[in-house]
Amino acid sequence: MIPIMKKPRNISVFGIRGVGKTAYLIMLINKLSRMMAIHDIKIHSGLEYYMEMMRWILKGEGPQPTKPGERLIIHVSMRINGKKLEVKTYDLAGGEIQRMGPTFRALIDIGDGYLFLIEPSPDPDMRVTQVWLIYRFVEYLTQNFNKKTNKPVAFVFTKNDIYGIKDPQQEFLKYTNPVFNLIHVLRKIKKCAFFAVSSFGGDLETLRMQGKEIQPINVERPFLWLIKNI
Ligand SMILES: Nc1nc2c(ncn2[C@@H]2O[C@H](COP(=O)(O)OP(=O)(O)O)[C@@H](O)[C@H]2O)c(=O)[nH]1
Ligand SMILES: [Mg+2]
Repeated sequence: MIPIMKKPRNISVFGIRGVGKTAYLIMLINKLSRMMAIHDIKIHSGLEYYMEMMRWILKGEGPQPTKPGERLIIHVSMRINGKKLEVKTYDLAGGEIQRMGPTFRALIDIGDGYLFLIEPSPDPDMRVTQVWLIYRFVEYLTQNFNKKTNKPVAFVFTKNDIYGIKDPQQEFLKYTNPVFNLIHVLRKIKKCAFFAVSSFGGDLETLRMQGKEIQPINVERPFLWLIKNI
């Protein structure tokens, strides 16, 4: 059961540039709005941004890159199992997150729960940067590994239409271990879980050429897990 939530819950989204943060958030809202179990979903702020991104997605061009300095908050409310839920999601430019500076820390400070997006690309730069970012994230969240955190963290592999991951937890180890064994730092997070999603269900251009509809796959799962654990 999902507890009654009085004040809006903040969910921060992490991930390097191009990992699919904006695509994920837009398609998450879309998916939630289409679920039978979710009622009265409303967008209190961020509607213009949502529609603008959706326009690019439906054109087959994908979301436009989030500009440095842009702070995109989508504030939604909905009812699930008769309980009212208000959530604010925070999306920033990946470059600012990668610098691991004040904006990165602000995103951690404000969050009640976190979506950490990972693209399991074999590219060495992306691999090292993503492991490094996770390390720094847990380090700050746990006050230099001195305290365990109760805040839930969902590690989400993106673009699964390309990568086809079946066991996200196993893939997390396979992908990160060659850089650093993150198990040592993950022990400081009491609630963490692993997912694999596809925001569009395929490559946008290919879907459009084949006349197929965009279909988000499993995007609601990490979100529902998070709000249950916040
Ligand atoms: N094939 C595929 N491409 C995706 C998916 N999600 C995002 N992309 C593409 O990845 C690129 C970066 O996405 P974006 O959401 O802007 O990433 P951000 O920088 O993290 O906000 C864009 O070209 C998207 O079209 C997905 O689920 N599947
Ligand atoms: Mg973006």
